[in-house]
Amino acid sequence: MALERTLAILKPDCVRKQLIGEVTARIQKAGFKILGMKMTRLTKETAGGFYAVHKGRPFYDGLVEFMSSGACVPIALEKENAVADYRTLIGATDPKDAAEGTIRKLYADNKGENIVHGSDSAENGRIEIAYFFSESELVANGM
Ligand code: 3AN
Repeated sequence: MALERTLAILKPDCVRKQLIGEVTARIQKAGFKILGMKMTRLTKETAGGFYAVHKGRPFYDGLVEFMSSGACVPIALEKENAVADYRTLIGATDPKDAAEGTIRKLYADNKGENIVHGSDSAENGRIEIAYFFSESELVANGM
């Protein structure tokens, strides 16, 4: 298995529900190293750019609106097999379909407001981390 990086985002619903600590604890207990973490508020432009692959889909405008509706917390993570292991930890996009014990099953209300983001490939993990963090903001080995 390869050492991979993946981008988590604690979305505005996670911040509003005051779940930053609980969700971050689950990520750390699952063995992920935090290389970088910040709180920020996306503009419609930065949210739209991040989700550009979904442009034109029926949920795109709502997604951009939601992601720019309040503070969020991007987190750069590293672990062996990080992309797949993180997606297992968070569960399916729709919390109704998410496995018991996953972050989305535990905390998410619906498919649109689903608490966390996760990259879908190691390549996108690197691209998405670079969208939020400069290389100098990523701490070597998470130490
Ligand atoms: P995931 O976050 O599980 O990788 P994607 O990449 O398919 O899911 O979708 C990105 C984000 O778009 C999701 N996290 C969710 O907030 C939103 N989204 C996806 N599909 C829908 C949908 N059918 N209705 C509303 N929002 C959606």
